[in-house]
Amino acid sequence: MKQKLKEYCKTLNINHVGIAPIGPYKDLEKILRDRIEKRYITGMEEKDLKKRVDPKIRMKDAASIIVCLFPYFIENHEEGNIAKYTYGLDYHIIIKEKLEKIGGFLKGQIEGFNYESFVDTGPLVDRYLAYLAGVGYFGINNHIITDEYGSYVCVGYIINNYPFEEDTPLDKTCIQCGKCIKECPGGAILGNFEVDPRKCISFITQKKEELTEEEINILKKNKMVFGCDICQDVCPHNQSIKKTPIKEFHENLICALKEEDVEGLSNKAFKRKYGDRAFCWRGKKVILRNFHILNR
Ligand code: B12
Ligand code: SF4
Repeated sequence: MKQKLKEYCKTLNINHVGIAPIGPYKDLEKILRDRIEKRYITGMEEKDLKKRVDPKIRMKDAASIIVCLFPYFIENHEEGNIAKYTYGLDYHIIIKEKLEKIGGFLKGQIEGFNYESFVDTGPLVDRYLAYLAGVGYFGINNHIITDEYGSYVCVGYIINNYPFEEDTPLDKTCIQCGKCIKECPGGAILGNFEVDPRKCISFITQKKEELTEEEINILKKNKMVFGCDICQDVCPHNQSIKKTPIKEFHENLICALKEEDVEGLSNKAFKRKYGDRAFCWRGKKVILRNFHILNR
């Protein structure tokens, strides 16, 4: 059945598929507790630790987790001021659709098949699942990296009640060159596979609360109004990589926003114009705030 699954995924241009065990994940629990103690959290993470480390809380009869990677690199844009993963249509929509296709396919193959699909907003820790399923390896910048597509990949997964044969983690990490540590404007990458996300420009551009003086200064070191790619752009694993084979990521591109594109819009008009974009979720006010900091 695993072979059939992989073959079906190939028809959707999904080439990185693996199976993660069903947990509970004791090692991850330790990592998460340590991060909370050190305050290396943003408030955007699921707060209930038990839900993060035990998939059976979400699905009682869960027996395995199918993990897929979705490459999104298209090109580098000199003028780009939003993160690369937001250039195309919202990855949540595109990936969810593909995961649901996989779920539907398996329902037709396995009697009593039950599943739930997630991307980004699920209870579990997406990168940890990708690591367990052996579809990629960790970088010092915390990214899941692949040889073919670098770290410009999103993670999606399907909790399900079929006991697919588990994969094992890859026995490697990034080459640990240290470039991301040196180049991160906020000094968020600590060098021991830990990140202080409060110093990450990506977080600061998305933060709704008032920014501190320190955060404003970090933001000014770059030109981004949503997200940040510096720790990925400088990474040797992201040089000479392939473009995404997922055609939806090549369509309807917006690689840069202009202040005047956003300023005149009401909140409703902003949602109407950009509602199918991943940079839209924090609303217009946050993006405009970032423009004001950068342009004045
Ligand atoms: C909250 C969140 C953020 C926050 C905080 C990120 C953070 N570093 O914690 C902010 C807003 C800053 C953020 C930014 C970004 N995010 Co984000 N984010 C999330 C979210 C929702 C939860 C992350 C989380 O809980 N992290 C908790 C920590 C503990 O887990 P972790 O980051 O996986 O850290 C691992 C390593 O520390 C490793 N580890 C620990 N010790 C050791 C020791 C060794 C030796 C090794 C090898 C590993 C290792 O184990 C940890 C557990 O997996 C996930 C989706 C999800 N539900 O999981 C997306 C997710 C992590 N984000 C994603 C993306 C794309 C981004 C950005 C690139 C977006 C952008 N361009 O602006 C940046 C990258 C910033 C960075 N360098 O991490 C992708 C990452 C894909 C990938 N290839 O890795 C995810 C998985 C969404 C998705 N489904 O695709 N994000
Ligand atoms: S820039 Fe260097 S240290 Fe950072 S993730 Fe890439 S290879 Fe690892």
